[in-house]
Amino acid sequence: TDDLNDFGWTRYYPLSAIETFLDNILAKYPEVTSQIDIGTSYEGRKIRGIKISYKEGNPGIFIESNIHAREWITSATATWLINELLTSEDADVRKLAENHDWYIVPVLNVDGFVYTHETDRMWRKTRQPVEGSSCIGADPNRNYNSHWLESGGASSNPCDETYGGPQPFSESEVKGLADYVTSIKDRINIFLAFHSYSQVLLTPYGWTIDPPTNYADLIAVAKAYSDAVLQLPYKTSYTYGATADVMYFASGCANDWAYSEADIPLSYTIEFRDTGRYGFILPPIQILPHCEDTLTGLLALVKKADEL
Ligand code: ING
Ligand code: ZN
Repeated sequence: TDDLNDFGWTRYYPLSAIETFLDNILAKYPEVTSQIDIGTSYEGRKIRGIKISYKEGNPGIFIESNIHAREWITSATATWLINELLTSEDADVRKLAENHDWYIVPVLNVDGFVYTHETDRMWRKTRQPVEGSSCIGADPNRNYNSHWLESGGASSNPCDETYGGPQPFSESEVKGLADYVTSIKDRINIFLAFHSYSQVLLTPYGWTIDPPTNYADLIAVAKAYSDAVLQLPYKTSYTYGATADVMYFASGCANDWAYSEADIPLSYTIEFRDTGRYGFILPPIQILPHCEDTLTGLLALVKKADEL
């Protein structure tokens, strides 16, 4: 653990440190890890993920993280989870790790993430200029090809925070993620999009209040996560429900796309800590407690999903 110790989840790290973390993981666990290549960002950065697979034919879990640049707790959690799945000696975590294939992309919006570290901590969108506008970037979580710009909750104004882009998949980060997931979709039964903040698990749909066909299952699985997290000493409370019901209308978002276009039956957005006191600037001291919440929640969520 020598070389990984520098990466201690006691603070937030820049993209270069996360890349080194991924390199170290790949070098240290070559038998069970492999690199996922999501392609290249607008500014030319590689978008990378890690696949963890202990045996062929396991059901797959896909994690999209840090699609919104300022939501730093998401990539801190995703990297912690990678390390935990590989190193934990807890029997339940070993089962979670070894009986599922994990596909984890810690930082999808790499350009925006770098921008939040170097220039504007509160940046949300991508960094691709928009033709005919002086405003920069699209909301990548409104850029998926699923009822794109059809309902409320996504904007056609390039200067808005929820600008859906000039067309679906105009953002190479989103196109890359969708192409990769499409290529493995038959092996995935759970899709998770990590966001912050609000402490809520969101099911499809964002674009309509009509419930999806397996809504009862989606809710039962979300409830398992919420119930389990509440049992921890931190007593973190997560609510759950359909995006358009409990949050707001949103079209072109990742979990609707994964559910409707990639046919992944259990698809969620998870909004992490907190409920607004610190919001996007979650203090580093909360990273590890939050990671514990997430692992406990995922253990329960996956167990419930496996029972369906
Ligand atoms: N919230 C999400 C957003 O993209 C959301 C809420 C979830 C929208 C699921 C659509 C689908 O606006 C944050 N904090 O990013
Ligand atoms: Zn977000």
